[in-house]
Parts: sequence; C-alpha cells; structure tokens
Amino acid sequence: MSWTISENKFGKSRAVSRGNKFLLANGYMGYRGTLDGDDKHDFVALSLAGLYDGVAGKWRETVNAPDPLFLRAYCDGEPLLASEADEFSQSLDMRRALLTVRTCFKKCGVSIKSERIVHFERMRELGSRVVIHADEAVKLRVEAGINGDVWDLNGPHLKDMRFSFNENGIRCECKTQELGVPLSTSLCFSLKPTSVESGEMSAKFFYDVELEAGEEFILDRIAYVGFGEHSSPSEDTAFADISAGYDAFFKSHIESWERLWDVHDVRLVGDRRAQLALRYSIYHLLILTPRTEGQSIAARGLSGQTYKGAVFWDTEIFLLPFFAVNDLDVARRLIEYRIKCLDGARQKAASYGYDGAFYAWESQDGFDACSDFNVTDVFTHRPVRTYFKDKQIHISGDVAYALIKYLSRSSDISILYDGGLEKLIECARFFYSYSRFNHTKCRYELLDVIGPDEYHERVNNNAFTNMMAKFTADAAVEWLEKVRISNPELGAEMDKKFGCDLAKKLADWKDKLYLFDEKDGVIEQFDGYFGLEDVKVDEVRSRLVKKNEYWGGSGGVATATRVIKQADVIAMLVLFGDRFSSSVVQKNHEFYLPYTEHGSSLSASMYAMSAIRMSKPDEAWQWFVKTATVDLSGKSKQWAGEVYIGGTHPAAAGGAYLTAVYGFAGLTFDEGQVAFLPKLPKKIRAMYLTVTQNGERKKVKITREGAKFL
Ligand code: IFM
Repeated sequence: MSWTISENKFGKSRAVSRGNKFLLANGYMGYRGTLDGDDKHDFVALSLAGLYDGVAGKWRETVNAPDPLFLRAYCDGEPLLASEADEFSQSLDMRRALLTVRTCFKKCGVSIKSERIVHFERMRELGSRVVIHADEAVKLRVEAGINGDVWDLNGPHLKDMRFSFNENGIRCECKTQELGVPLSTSLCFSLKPTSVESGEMSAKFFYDVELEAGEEFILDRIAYVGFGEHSSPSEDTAFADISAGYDAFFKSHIESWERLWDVHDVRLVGDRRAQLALRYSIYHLLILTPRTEGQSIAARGLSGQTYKGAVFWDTEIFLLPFFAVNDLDVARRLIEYRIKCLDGARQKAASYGYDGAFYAWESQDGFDACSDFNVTDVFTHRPVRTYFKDKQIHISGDVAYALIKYLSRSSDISILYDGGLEKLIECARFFYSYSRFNHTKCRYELLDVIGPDEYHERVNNNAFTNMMAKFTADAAVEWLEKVRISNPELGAEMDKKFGCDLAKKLADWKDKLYLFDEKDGVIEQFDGYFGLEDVKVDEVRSRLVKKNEYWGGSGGVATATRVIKQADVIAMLVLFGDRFSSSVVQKNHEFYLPYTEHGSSLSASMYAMSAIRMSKPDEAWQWFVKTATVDLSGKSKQWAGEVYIGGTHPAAAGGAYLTAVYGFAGLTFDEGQVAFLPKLPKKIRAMYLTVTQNGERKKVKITREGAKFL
C-alpha cells in the first residue's frame, strides 16, 4: 500500500511540475517524467550527474544528453498526443521505480501503455516498453529514436552531433562545447524498422503498423548513455544484447529496488498520505545515490539544470543523515567529494586573500559556479548583485560538520587519514583568517557574512555562522591532537604544513570567538537584527508589487525587516541541539516562526525538528507534511526574480527523512550506540525502520512506549 503516485488528468500547464514529480533517476542520470512525444518545449531532459559545460557568456551547468526515448505514434497522419487523449493517466510505482503512462484515443480505437525505467544497477542504461492496443482495425505509423534537440537553460551544450544506424538501433555521438568531452547515446530496438531517417539533430526508426482489432504492437527499447571514458557501451551492457530481452532487463531493475526498499523503507502506521509522502521522499533520496567515487548530490538532484547542477550545503546538512543510517559507503562518498574539492576551496579562499579552505557555495567539482548576479530584477530586468558566493562562509563549517557527524556515526577514522583531517584543518584556518579581532570588546568576530537566511546579506556575527566556525575549530583542535597519537606521521605532516602551534592558535582563537547576543533567551540572528522593522511575513508579502519579486538583495521587501527567508537561528539550534535547553529552543521557535517566509524548501524540516525538541510532535507534523510533499504538490517557488529555480527538492526530501527518523523516532548514534527516544505525533501509531550497526541490519519497531528490535 501507498507505493504509487498518479495523476489522471492531463494539464498542459503542468509540464514542468510533471517532469519533476515523475522523475526517474539512478544517481548517474535523471530522466524527467515527461511524456512520449514530448520535446524540449515540454522540458524533456536526461540530466547527467557531474558533467558540466559552459557556453560563452552564460552560466556553466550540467549537460542534458540527447533524448533516447523519443516516441510518437500517428493515426491518419495525426500525432497521438497525450494532450488530446480521451483518457490519460500517469503513475509512478515507487516500489519498482517504474513510470507508466496510459492514453486512449477513441477516434482511432487505440490505447497506449508506455512504461519506462532508469535501471538502478546498470546505471548508464534506461529502457521503455510501449504497447499499442487496437480496439478496432487500425493503421499506424510509429516513430521512435534519439532527439538531440534538447532542453537547456544555458545551452546549447552539445556539438559535432553525428548519428549512425545499424539494423538494431541508432547511435548518436557528440561532444560538449567547452571541454569537448565525448558523449554518446545508443539506442537499441526490439523490432526492425520499416524505414529510418536521420537529420541534423535527430535520427529515427519508423514502423508502419497494421493491427486487427484486439492485436497489439509492442516495442521495447534499451538505451545506453555514457560520457568521457564510458562514451561507448561496453560488451556487458543490456544495450549490447537486447535479444536477452527487455523482461530480463526489467526484472533485474525490480530486484535492485526490492533490495533497496528492504533496507531503506520507513513504514508509518496511521496515516496513508503521510506514508506515501515519506516513501516519495525516500524514493527521491535513493534515486540520487551517488554512483561514482567522489560524487555528490546537486541541490535540484537530477531533475534538470537549475542551480547549475551544483552541490550546496544541502547535501552535508540535509542529505547525509539519510545515508548515515543505512549506507555508510555512500555517506563516505559525500565526504570524499569535499576532500576532492579541497584545492578548489583553497584557491577560492586565496582569491579573497584568506588562508585555508573556503568551499564553493555552488560547487561544480570544487569550482564555484555561483554567479555574482544570481537573481534578475523583475522591474528593471537587470541582474542583481548577490553576495552568496562571497559571503556565505558557513559552507566551510557545514562541510566540517558533516565530516564530524560521519566520523562519530561510523568511527571510520581512516577518512581523516585520507584527506579528512587536512580538510578540517583548512576549514578552521579559513575561519581564523576571516575573523577580525575587536579590540574594544576583546573578541574575535566574523563580519560581513550571510547566514542561511539569504534575505539579509552582508551582516555581522550571524549566530549560525559563528557557531559553525567555533564547532570547526573545536573539531580541528580535537582531531589534530588525537591523530598526533594515532597516526604520528600524519600529525607530523600537518605540523610541517601548518606549523606546530596551529592547535594552540586555534584553541585560543575559538575561546575568544564571539558567538551571539540574546535577549530574554532569544538569540539575535545577527548584530542589529532586533532593530529591524518589526513586521511579519504577511505584511511584507502584501508590499510586493509583482508576484515574482525578489524579497532580498539591496532593495528587497524583506531586507530592512525582520522577515527571513528560512530557518537560521532555528537551524543552528537543531544542529547543535545538545548545547541548548528545550526552553531556549521553544523561545526561539516561537519568536522566529512568524518572521519566517519558508522561501526555501530547507526551512520546514528545521522547524519540524525544533518542534519535536520542544516535545510538540503534533506541531512538528505540519512541517513534516510540508517538507515531504514539496515535490508532490509542485507548490514550491519556481522563480527567484526572473531566474528559473524549479526542479526537485532533495533537501526537503532529506528533511522529511530527518524529521521522521531522527525526530519522531528519535534516533541517535551517540558514542557509536544506536538509541531511540520516540516522540510520535498523534497521527502515527507505530513506525518500522531499519538501522545498520556494525554492518548488521536491524529492523526496529517504534511506538509511543519505545523502540523494539525485531
Ligand atoms: O542551499 C539552498 C539555500 O540555503 C537557499 N537557496 C537554495 C539553495 C539550494 O537548495
């Protein structure tokens, strides 16, 4: 039960959200949940993880490969388009990661069932089976092939496109514009065509089909998409041998998903809609599982090129907790990604005149893709200078935080030896060099920063940032000392690189680092925040002149007010929960909530977690539902000024898991021990989940009374 999401109405205007909602992916590639016969105008995209390209004068972003699953059927020369179908349904069976679209066209007595999978194990392969059933005798023409004319936000990214045929299929070879990375799409068909056709941007097989009433035309296709050293399919791909059958290909995909769900499913007893939404969140986390060494997860997953396919702090703070429960190999991969990017972070710090590692705000393998002008003004249509790249320094703390969380969960000290310690030290050195000593107040301060709340740029002493910086320095000092004992060679190497007195310097610095001010238990988000205009979200919203107006920046409606984009102090209280009492959490939660716009999908889960901390799981429930349903409802923000920011929201999915498992079930891993302190909301009678400890999978039942290993 609660495994399938579906829609029974076709809505032309829903093309963007449909593509997101019904996304199929496997960590390597994502194929939007568009319909057969759709093209770039319907936002078809096959997005590839970690392959970036930049066209002169435009944003560098991930590459969309040629679409290998283009298919259109014609009756009497007219295309059978979903938009004109008499019956339409689209469903995603999450248990099997299978997309099915059914259409029925009464005018020619035809119904079409189209299935699609992105194979989980065979990560460069995807496939489709289309069954056309004739209710009455009919003549059809079916065209299927590779469409290289792809949807791009800042393209075109592909050049030198060449098509070739053999009797079983079509191959498209091309290169990326900027670096000339070879990319190929190979498509193999179960049936030989009546004819073929090749153009500049596409190549197709045509089938002239005559069906008697009750007969079916079945076409299977398997495609291979590879780039770089994998740009040619190897011999063991299913693509190379479709004769083994689509059924076998399909079966092995289903088996992979059975194994995945067996480990990662979380059952909620009591509310079927919430169950569906949580499963949908877990589905999204699973389809983003990084597949290759040192790969991470982009903020919009594999749903397209929004945010340039870049990795943000979303991964460290919102996604890592999911993988930490049952897949420490993947958790480690996420940590390794930032180790791989250390040089880029050093270069970024140096470019601003700082020491250490200043991580990319929008990371494309270390390179900061964040533009100086991330938003376009809706009035003047001019780019607005934003300082996210330059001032959101908490990113280096988030990276360090994730490393320490991974370490305490896994006890995998080898990560420190494999570059983790150096990364940690470099993050601490960055904060150290960024800080200024305030001689009057006798303390170090972090001035001119942006916290998670992006509506207030260039503020002083953001509490979240200062806490992250202190945490980073604490951890660097602690682990440097420990490694000196456990691995003297590495300790000596660090001393040689950074000087023997580094630990002492950092220890002294962190003790003098100012954290935040507070008034009656309410922590001030940054210096002077309490002095801003005291208006709430609705008032600020009522001041908007245009719907898509940007709230922040120099002239935004929220800038001079207390209204914030997303959880900021609250995020800090959640991440450093053990350092604050629940009454402090409550005071701040109640204070900041009316000022929070939740303009970022990262916000709701933090409020859910703080409500749970306040022992108010029923209040947390609404935030849980909000975060778990962002991509189901499609009600997220699509525009920042004039810049398209739509796509899926992995951090919201991660936040749903975080709330369910670390919040409602109360999972902790203190000192390597798994423990649960459940705080179930009224809606939920019990939860069932799996947690992996020392390589052993343990099934757990959670009720209001406690946790029981099954
Ligand atoms: O990382 C977030 C940021 O906190 C708010 N804007 C969107 C980014 C990507 O999700």
